[in-house]
Amino acid sequence: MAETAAQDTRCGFVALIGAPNAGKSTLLNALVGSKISIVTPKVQTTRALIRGIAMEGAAQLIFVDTPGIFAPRRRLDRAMVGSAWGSTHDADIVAFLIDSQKGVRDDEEAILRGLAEVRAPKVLVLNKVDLVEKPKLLALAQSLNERAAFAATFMISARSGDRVGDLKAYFAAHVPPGPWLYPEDQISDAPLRQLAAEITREKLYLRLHQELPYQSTVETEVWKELKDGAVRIEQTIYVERESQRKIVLGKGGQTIKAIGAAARSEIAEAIEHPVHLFLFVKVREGWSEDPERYREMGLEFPYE
Ligand SMILES: Nc1nc2c(ncn2[C@@H]2O[C@H](COP(=O)(O)OP(=O)(O)OP(=O)(O)O)[C@@H](O)[C@H]2O)c(=O)[nH]1
Ligand SMILES: [Mg+2]
Repeated sequence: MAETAAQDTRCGFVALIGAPNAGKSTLLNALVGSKISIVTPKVQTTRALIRGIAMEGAAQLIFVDTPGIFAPRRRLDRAMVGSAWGSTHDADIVAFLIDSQKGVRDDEEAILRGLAEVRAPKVLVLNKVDLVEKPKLLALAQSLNERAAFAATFMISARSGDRVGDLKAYFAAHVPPGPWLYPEDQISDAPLRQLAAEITREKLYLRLHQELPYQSTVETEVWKELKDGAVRIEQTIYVERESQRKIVLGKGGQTIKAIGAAARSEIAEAIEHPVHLFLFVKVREGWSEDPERYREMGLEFPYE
């Protein structure tokens, strides 16, 4: 009976934290089995909390992907790092991801210090095991376990999926008993227009180099379902300077065209409708100091 079944269910929040580029978003996508959060080889790709929902037996797991934690300089950095630590307050389990090849450096040291204040049970996840020899991995696991109280340690490859199933089973067994918070078939709580903006931002990150990705943001301005079943989407890419606008457009508009083509096909796949995507590039000096942009990104504006 439904009533009895409900008593056996489990449900909980699992925060995935770590330094930039540790593989948190890749892991979120692997755990959910669908691309919810964007992934690039560049650091500081994820800017706000992204929730992905997965079922494992009678457990509903709400995974929270977070921006990488690093020593923030700009206001946007502070907002991102603040939101990552904020995720640990509501989490039933906090998973600390480490790029095993990189090991423990300044960012990881700072996270270890911060973890001492986190009350939720902590799990150590050594990621990218495909890049590291076993002895190095075991030494890393041992030294980290001497430095913090981890309830468990996993060695995984988020990219290949190696041991991700074991990790998911562990989470399912350790989230608290309770009713599910989302319908069984829901995998994300993000609005489609936000997902679409993120996809375009991913393509932007993949095409642009050095500081440019960090000086830009993408917003969906128009989302119109057309009679023929297609969707017309208009997005604005904000940059800080005219020189940056020229780079995003590229020679004869080539760069923006390539970004648009890549984004359009992935958005169409994600929403399962044909898409007409229109991208506009606007110079908005100081967008990263504008509270409205933070609201759009789902970040709190740090006033100080
Ligand atoms: N070799 C290898 N690469 C991986 C693995 N997991 C992730 N990566 C790569 O690492 C890079 C960063 O992955 P992301 O998932 O974007 O990392 P992140 O921790 O979300 O990064 P931020 O959002 O910037 O904090 C990408 O190029 C991934 O393909 C893995 O298990 N093995
Ligand atoms: Mg990420």
